[in-house]
Amino acid sequence: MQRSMKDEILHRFLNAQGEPISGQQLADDFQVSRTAIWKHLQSLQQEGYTFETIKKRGYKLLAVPDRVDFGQLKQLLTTKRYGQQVHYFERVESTQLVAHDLVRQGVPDGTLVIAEHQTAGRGRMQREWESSEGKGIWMTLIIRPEIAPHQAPQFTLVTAVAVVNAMKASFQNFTPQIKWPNDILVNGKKTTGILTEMIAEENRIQALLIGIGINVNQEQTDFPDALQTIATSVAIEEGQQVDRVQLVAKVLDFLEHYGDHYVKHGFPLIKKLWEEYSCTIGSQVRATTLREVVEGEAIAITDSGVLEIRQANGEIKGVYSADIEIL
Ligand code: BTX
Repeated sequence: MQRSMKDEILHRFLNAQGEPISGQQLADDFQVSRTAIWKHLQSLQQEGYTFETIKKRGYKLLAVPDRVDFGQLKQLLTTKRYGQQVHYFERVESTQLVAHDLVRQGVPDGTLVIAEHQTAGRGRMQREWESSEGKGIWMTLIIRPEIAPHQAPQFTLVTAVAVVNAMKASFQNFTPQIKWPNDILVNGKKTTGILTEMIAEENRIQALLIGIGINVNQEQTDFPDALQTIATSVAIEEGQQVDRVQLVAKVLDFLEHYGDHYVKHGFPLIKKLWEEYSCTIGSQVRATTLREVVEGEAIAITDSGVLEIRQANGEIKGVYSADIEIL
């Protein structure tokens, strides 16, 4: 990807680990005047970056803006496709709705829609997803994988594995776990929800819309009453505020990696990792589907992502879509 000079300068500062960089050095490296460098720094200051001028040593990056800045995201990403095109919004109803429109416009594989605030964030089955301003990651990734429509639900599991890996790589103070099929829990409370929607024609997937909502910097009091006992955030569990952009980049890195692996090699590795991270397998659960309630021990997921539950009478039932309570 071609970076602008401003992006390159930012890249240098982000990688300087708080050390100052001399204006003359930058001017020499980019073969421009020191005034031109200063203008780029001013422009970055207007975007919310703070620099300190240190006499005879140059400029030091003190702070980055607290919003999901996709200039910074581009610097951090190691992906080829995911997140290389970003549609960033301060406020939308739902990033899923925006993504549906973008698919109709033919945007490329890996296009990301991300918003600071959703006024009508959605969960599964039209449930609400609370998406407070500036505190979480509310994003939808549009992908166009070469898989059959019946495989689409497995991408929810691929995504869960990617989010857990991103959290494990970024944070030390907690252990994320997957609750089938689409929640990431920490200490029994939900940090993340995943909503996968498919747009298909005949036997071909036109696009998958992978909606990911991660509670990042909320304090417990930020959650409405109804979520007090069921929701938590990364910051609460980690014990400090965290950088949302870095987490977005990590999630996309792992998602492209595991998504591509899944398309090429199938489900076995994803299944293995998913079962390793799961708090569902081995637990007594109550699964409420649209038609019935199934209780018993969750014993496995099948190759098609179906949860198998062994009931008290020994009969094993496969559950395709349900709400799970861990008993
Ligand atoms: P779900 O149906 O599994 O979960 C929805 C349920 O989770 C709600 O009924 C409520 O009980 C609870 N809940 C709502 N908001 C939160 C929250 N912030 N934290 C914890 N629990 C909550 C999960 O659906 C799928 C959520 C996907 C959200 C993303 S955000 C980006 C994209 N855009 C969009 O509109 N949805 C997706």
